[in-house]
Amino acid sequence: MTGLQRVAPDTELDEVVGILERDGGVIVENLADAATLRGLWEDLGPHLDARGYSGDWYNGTRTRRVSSIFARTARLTPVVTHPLYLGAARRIMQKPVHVWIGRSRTALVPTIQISGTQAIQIHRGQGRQPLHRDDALHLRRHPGPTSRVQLMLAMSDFTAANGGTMVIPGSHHWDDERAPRVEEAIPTEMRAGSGLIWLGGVYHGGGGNTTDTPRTGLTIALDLGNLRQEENQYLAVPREAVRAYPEEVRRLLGYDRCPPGLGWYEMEDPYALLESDESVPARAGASETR
Ligand SMILES: O=C(O)CCC(=O)C(=O)O
Repeated sequence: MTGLQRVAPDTELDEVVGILERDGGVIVENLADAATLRGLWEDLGPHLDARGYSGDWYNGTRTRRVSSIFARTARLTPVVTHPLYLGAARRIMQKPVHVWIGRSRTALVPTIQISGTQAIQIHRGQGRQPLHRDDALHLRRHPGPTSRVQLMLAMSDFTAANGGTMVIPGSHHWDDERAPRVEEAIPTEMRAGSGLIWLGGVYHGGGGNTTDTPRTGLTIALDLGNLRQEENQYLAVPREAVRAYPEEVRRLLGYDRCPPGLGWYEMEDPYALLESDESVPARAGASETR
């Protein structure tokens, strides 16, 4: 197969979901507008400049990584809620599960959540990252239902020479016996503002950079809500920073309850916590004087 298919940002969701299910990835051109991109550079650029290279072979000894992205910028709503990203993630992962509760059979739809976030800047001299599947984090078997849909927003142009993400189209259909080979991977080439969307079962990895221009991407992973988040968003994003986002994003950041009952707080929807100042339940007798 040749490279991934490219679509315009107003393509029908059905078409994009069809491409993702078939190829495991798609490039959405102009996913973020120029103002959003400028704002993201303003907020995240200084953090990248101040960051040293990662210290290991997997994360890259000539690669800068900045995490806790939702704590560092309040400008991600149009990116994470883009109809082709969030829409595809919802359509692909939020499939009803049927459970018996007593004698009634109920269809429950899982939530999805922001799992990992990172700005990744690949500099000259960085070699190719080993090809991997990100849903391996959850030690799951393949092939199987998709539990992660990920986005890489190009903050600068991605090319084959500067480290554009290497992807093996269709590899989400493979079993766990087949190993990925570098010759099967195709570099993602896209302009700043475009986005690569791919499924958690697709083999991919950062490319090597042989140019003098760093390649900068911002990645967000959406996972099923009944899995542990890759990056602990409750620790990474202070509650005030969560409150800077609208309800849909706050819920994606984990302030939500996955049916039938994961993630509750005081047996209630944890979202309520964002609308009150209370952070710790009152202790019995706390108001009593000693
Ligand atoms: O930077 C990239 O293009 C991909 C990075 C990646 O896959 C990872 O760090 O796990």
